[in-house]
Amino acid sequence: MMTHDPEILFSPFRLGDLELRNRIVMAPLTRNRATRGTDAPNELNAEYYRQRACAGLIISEAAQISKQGQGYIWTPGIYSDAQVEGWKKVTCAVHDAGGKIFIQLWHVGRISHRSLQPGGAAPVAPSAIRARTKTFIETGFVDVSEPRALSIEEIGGVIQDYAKAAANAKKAGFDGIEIHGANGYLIDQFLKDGTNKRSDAYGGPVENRARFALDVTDAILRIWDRRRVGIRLAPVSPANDISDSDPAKVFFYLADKLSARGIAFIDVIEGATGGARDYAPFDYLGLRKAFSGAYIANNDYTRELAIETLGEGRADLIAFGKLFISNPDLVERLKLDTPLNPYDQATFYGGDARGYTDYPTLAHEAMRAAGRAGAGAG
Ligand code: 8OZ
Repeated sequence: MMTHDPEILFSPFRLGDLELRNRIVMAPLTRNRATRGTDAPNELNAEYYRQRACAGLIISEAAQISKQGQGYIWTPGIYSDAQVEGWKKVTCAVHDAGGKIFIQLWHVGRISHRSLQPGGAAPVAPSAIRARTKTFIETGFVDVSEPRALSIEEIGGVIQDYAKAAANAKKAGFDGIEIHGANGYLIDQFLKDGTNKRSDAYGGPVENRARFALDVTDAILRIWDRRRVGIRLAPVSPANDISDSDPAKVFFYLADKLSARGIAFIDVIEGATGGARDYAPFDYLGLRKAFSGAYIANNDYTRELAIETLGEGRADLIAFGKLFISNPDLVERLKLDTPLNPYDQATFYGGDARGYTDYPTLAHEAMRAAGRAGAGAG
């Protein structure tokens, strides 16, 4: 293996019109710690993001664009005034610490439960096909509910919800938008033929299945400069019971159409989300070449693989997820090549400061060690 200079990971990068201070992105991470009742971000959430502002760019946890777009309990929204006020705390904290943050806009589609939906209604999807997966609600894990298919008029309404959320994100002080087009949620449900059986303009051939993703993008581009917009994609991931018979066809078509719009980046989950990188064959380098903007690579990257990938020109930025949960100072740790804190999966979703804002930095560890030495000497 060729060895590459580790410094590439810590070199600046121009993303759209923004100068990022390194190539390390904090991946979007669902943590289910928004304020109960309002789903508004709070001081604890602001502290969590502030601690991680060393990233060249933070992508926020997924934020539902509407109540209908919610699929799990206590995830933050970006549709109400209280939520906008809450997010202001987050963006101020990150900006005060010298960081940059995009919000991830999310509609879960069929990955939801009636208890989370307005009026206890059925979740919505391109087609009325239930996912064989679970979500979590106040009482724990449950099967997702049977969805109903959106009418073509309703699709226009959902696109309007994305636009409203994008305008709210601007009010809340975000630096940009990441559209969540991955992991078996609504946009991915439209893209892939396992979940999209429509016979109207939004279903059938790839051009139709990509229409929803592109309509959402266009609605957001009426509000945000194209240099501040990106999208997350997961071409082959089976996350949330999704599949497509020809992912290359879908994602190369999409890359071409997104290039024409000049958006800033695609953030690509390579392989199975949180699982095997080689889950199914896919030409990620080809996708990178087919897209005009930056390529953020994600999924199970280590320091070594990140340096190698950047060194070989296979990505512009690397997104780290779970490692950022347990290492608020991940950039410094990667720079010094020091050990990383292990993460505790039991505290990923829901709860309080434990497993959220209490992971130690190197400075904390040094202080603790000095305290122990001092106590020993005294
Ligand atoms: C874990 C739990 C709930 C949601 C994703 C937004 O996979 C998520 C998510 C992850 O994109």
